Amino acid sequence: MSSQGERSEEIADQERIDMLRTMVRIREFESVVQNKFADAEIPGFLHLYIGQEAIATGVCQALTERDYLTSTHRGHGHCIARGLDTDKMAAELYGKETGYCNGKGGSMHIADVNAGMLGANGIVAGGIPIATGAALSAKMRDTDEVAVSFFGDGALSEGAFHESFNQAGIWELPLLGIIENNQYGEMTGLEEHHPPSALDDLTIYGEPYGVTRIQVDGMDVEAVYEATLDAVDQARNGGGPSLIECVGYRFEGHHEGDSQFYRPDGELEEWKQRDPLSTYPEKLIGEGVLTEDGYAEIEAEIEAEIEDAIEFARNSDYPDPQQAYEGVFSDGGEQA
Ligand SMILES: Cc1ncc(C[n+]2csc(CCOP(=O)(O)OP(=O)(O)O)c2C)c(N)n1
Repeated sequence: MSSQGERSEEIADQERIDMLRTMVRIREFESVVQNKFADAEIPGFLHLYIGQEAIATGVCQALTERDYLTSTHRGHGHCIARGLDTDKMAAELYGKETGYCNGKGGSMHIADVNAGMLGANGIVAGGIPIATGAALSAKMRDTDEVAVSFFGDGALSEGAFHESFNQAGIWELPLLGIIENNQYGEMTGLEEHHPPSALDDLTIYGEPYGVTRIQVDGMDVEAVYEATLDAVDQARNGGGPSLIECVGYRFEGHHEGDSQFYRPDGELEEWKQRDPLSTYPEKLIGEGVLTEDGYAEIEAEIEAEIEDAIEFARNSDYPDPQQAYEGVFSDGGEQA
């Protein structure tokens, strides 16, 4: 396994502040929608990303607008880190026609193809073949675009993962797989669904396919950013796919309403000591990159933004029932 590369250059202060801002936006969006879900304003299921903010943020900071990504059932953080609009995201969660998918997708199916966000996905591992297709397309068109797929450790047991990475390895596709190891697959701990030989290093699943393997601390946004930069650089230059395991934890249940009976006593509290939304602002303030007041301003500005997003969602209309069949069937597209 190749380890994370040495830091070649200092990360610019502005980039560090941008990453903090993104993490604050993800945490605030999710904390607010968590409350609105509890108030029965939001229908369907809600799988929160709280605790994993450093992963989406660090990965997306290393991408450019021309790259592609696919997401999971726990996708709000990926969408926000990609720069999607929180008004349209909130509206989608509320089932309103002003949402990204006209309110017909909901929390698990936010997509914005124009932004390279090829879709969150309720099917475990469902995004991986889509990203592999985007990577194949980039290679065939001879661009230097890369495709990134986020997935949980549960996806490693799915055939879709193995088929995709087998193909990506053979064709040296510009594909990055980001394993978000949050210690659980639904309500099942890692040791119950991975063999002992994989527990310390889930990238071992990529070994037969010859991908570059990187393991990184998923609570450390800068470590995630730097590891992703290396993998992106390799993919852009024809060096083929990588698998990056980000080791972290989710602070909330699998979905809202989960009793979390399976968590051992004290485990959550221990991981919360490493909450990136505490450690990173402390670090930036300690190093003089940001002041306490500057941080308070960021928090206030984002709080107002999310409050507005919720108002936008509440005040939007539901889609006309006539739209039920729109966007469902293909017209065949342009024939070559
Ligand atoms: C193909 C498929 N099988 C089962 C499910 C039900 N399911 C939804 S989430 C989940 C667990 C996913 O665990 P993981 O991939 O580790 O992601 P995490 O929830 O930990 O972020 C399961 C089994 C599903 N949605 N799709």
